[in-house]
Amino acid sequence: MSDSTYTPPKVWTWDQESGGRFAKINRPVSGATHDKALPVGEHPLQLYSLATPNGVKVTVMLEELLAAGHADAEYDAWTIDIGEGDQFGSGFVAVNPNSKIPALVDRSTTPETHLFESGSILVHLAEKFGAFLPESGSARTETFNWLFWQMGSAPFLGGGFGHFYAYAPEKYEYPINRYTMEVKRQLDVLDKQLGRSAFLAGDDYTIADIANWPWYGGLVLGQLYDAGEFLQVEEYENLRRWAETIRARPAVERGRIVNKTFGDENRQLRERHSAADIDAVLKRN
Ligand SMILES: N[C@@H](CCC(=O)N[C@@H](CS)C(=O)NCC(=O)O)C(=O)O
Repeated sequence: MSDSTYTPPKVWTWDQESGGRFAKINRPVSGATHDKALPVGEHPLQLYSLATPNGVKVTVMLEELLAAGHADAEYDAWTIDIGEGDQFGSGFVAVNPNSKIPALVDRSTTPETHLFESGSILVHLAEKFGAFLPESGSARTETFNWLFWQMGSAPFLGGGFGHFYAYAPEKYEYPINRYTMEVKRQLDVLDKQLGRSAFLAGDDYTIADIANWPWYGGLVLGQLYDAGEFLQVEEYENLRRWAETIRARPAVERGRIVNKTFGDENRQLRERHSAADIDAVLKRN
C-alpha cells in the first residue's frame, strides 16, 4: 500500500508506469497514435462504438427507431476496442478528435456528417427521424434538461465513483466517500423526479431516458461496478420501477448486445450489419 497522502511537485510529469486499469490507454495528449482507416458498410449510418453505457445509449436509440418503423435507421456497427487503443487510430480521430466512443458517421448527408458525444448523436437521430424528442414546448425543454443532466452528472458516477470504487489499484476512503455522496444524491434526484412522472421528461419515453438508463438504470439493477449493496439501491423505488420498465423493452434488449465484446459470451455481438445479426444472438440460451 502506498502513502495515502501526496505532495504534488511544482510541475506534474507523466508517469507512464502509474498502473491502474486504464494506465495503458490514458495519455495527457490527444491525437492519433497510428494510421488506421475505419471500415465502412452499406448502410447510411456507420457506428463506431463499444457496449459501455455511453455506447449502449446509441445502439438502443437505433434499435428503438427501427422498432418504431424508421427503416432508414438501418446501421452498421463496428467495434472500437478502447482497451487496445482503437480510439487513437487516424480514421477514428478524424471523426472524433476526443478519441472516445461512441462516434457516428451519417453518410446520407452531403458532405457526410461526423458525430461524437452521445448527447449530440441522440439529438441528431431524434431530429432526423422525428422521434423520442417532443417537437416543441416544455416537454422538449424537459427532455433537454434531463439529457444534459446526464451528460454533466454521469462523469461523477463513472469517472469518480466507479473509478475509485471498482478500478483504482488501491482503495482510498476520501474519493470513495466524496463520490458515493454525490452518486447517492444523484440517485435521489432521479428517484424523486420519477415519483412525479412515468419517464424523466413526462409521460413519454424520450432520448433523456435512453441517455440515463445505461448509467443509472444499470446501477440500480446491479449491473454496474457490483455496487448495488454498497449504495443500497433498493431504496430508490421509483428509479427501479423506471429501470425495469425500460429493461423490458425489446429494442433495449437488442441494443445492449451490439458491440458487446465482454460479459456473458451468449450475449456478445462484435459487429452488427442487419437485424438478423442480433436475432441470431438472441436465439442463444
Ligand atoms: N461524454 C462522452 C463520454 C464518452 C466516453 O467517455 N467514452 C469512453 C467509454 S465509456 C471511452 O471511449 N474511453 C476511451 C478513452 O478514454 O480513451 C459521451 O457521452 O459520448
